[in-house]
Amino acid sequence: MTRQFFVGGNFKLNPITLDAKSSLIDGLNNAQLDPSTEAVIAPPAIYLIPVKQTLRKDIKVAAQNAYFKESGAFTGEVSPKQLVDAGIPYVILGHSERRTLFHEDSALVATKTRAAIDAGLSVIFCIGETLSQREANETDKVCQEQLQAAVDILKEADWSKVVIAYEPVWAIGTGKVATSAQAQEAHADIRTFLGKAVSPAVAESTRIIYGGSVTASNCKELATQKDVDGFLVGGASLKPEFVDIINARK
Ligand code: G2H
Repeated sequence: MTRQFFVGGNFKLNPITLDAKSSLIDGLNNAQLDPSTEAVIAPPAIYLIPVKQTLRKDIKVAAQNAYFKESGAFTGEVSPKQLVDAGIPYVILGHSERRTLFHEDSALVATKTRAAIDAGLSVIFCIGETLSQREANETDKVCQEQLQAAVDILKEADWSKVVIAYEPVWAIGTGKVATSAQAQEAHADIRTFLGKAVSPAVAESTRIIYGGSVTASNCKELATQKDVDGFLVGGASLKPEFVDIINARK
């Protein structure tokens, strides 16, 4: 089966003004994009609705986070139901910055994933090892532990709503991208794990994208790898080169 190439732009806590947002969106609106790529951008929560209103319709919008409760006394949170109500189809969950800076563990990420899918969202589910874990040969163990929490809480059919983003922490925002061999090896191991833990069909159909210092100059080689189904892009998604990354397979 062919898995549709997927490129997400994770703006993180950028830009800080509406003006900068407009130029980013204008650039995308005027770009020639490979129609066979599913393109998604994740602006900060405050910009989700205006971005959705001004962005071309063949690029989807994602939230960078959501809580697992529908409503209530949870100051500062946004619920999956609210995102669906605003017409937002995707949410990023389990990003390493959420896991590390905001102490989200695998159980919470899985609970949020369950709630997001129940509300009707698709999830970009992030996993990945730190440098010390890679050096201790624990890449598989860490990725599997992070995935197992989702495996335990999702039904087989739910996986059609999940894109797995493999983001080695040592490559995030560091300029130190994984080699195409490192990415391929990790993605193949994740796919093998999915085959055993969920089903061969889910392993075959689930998109596994790579994130961590992806740029226009390294994306083409990464995109040739058979288990690399796209990218989650941080820093470079704020620059004109994001268009080249969306078009990596063109
Ligand atoms: C990894 C990635 C986007 P960057 O976090 O999710 O960021 O491309 O800046 O490494």
